[in-house]
Amino acid sequence: MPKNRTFTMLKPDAVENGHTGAILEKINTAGFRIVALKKTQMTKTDAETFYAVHNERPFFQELVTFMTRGPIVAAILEKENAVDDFRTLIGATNPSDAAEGTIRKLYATSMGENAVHGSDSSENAEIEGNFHFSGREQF
Ligand code: 3AN
Repeated sequence: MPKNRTFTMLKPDAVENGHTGAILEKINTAGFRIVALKKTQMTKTDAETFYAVHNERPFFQELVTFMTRGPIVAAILEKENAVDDFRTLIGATNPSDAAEGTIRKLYATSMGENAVHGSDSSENAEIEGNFHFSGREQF
């Protein structure tokens, strides 16, 4: 994936709470172009694979249970400086530390149920985007 792309998931809490449209609107307004987009549900194996880097962390099982409990909305996004600008738009992992106006400040409920994922590097954006989307789904 080119360096100007990132990958996001609107997590089950955000989808359940009816925030999909509002979050996509914020993403659009912030200048990201949607390269790929779909609503899907992760299996336990999907979540364990996607979050394998965290498999030694104490919250790993909680994270897998949460991420598989309902549908998510996955997207590949394009913008200059996409990874860093998207991390700024979503705010800190813990919503109580997130800046005013960020997606997590507005829509996240806790450290675990924090509404949205954003890749932490271009390399991971490429891996994560290709985990969810085939080449034929990316425009
Ligand atoms: P970020 O998503 O901001 O990059 P990471 O990579 O540290 O945060 O954590 C990955 C995911 O694991 C977070 N989005 C969050 O859902 C979950 N997580 C992180 N820390 C905790 C925690 N202390 N308790 C429960 N879930 C957590």
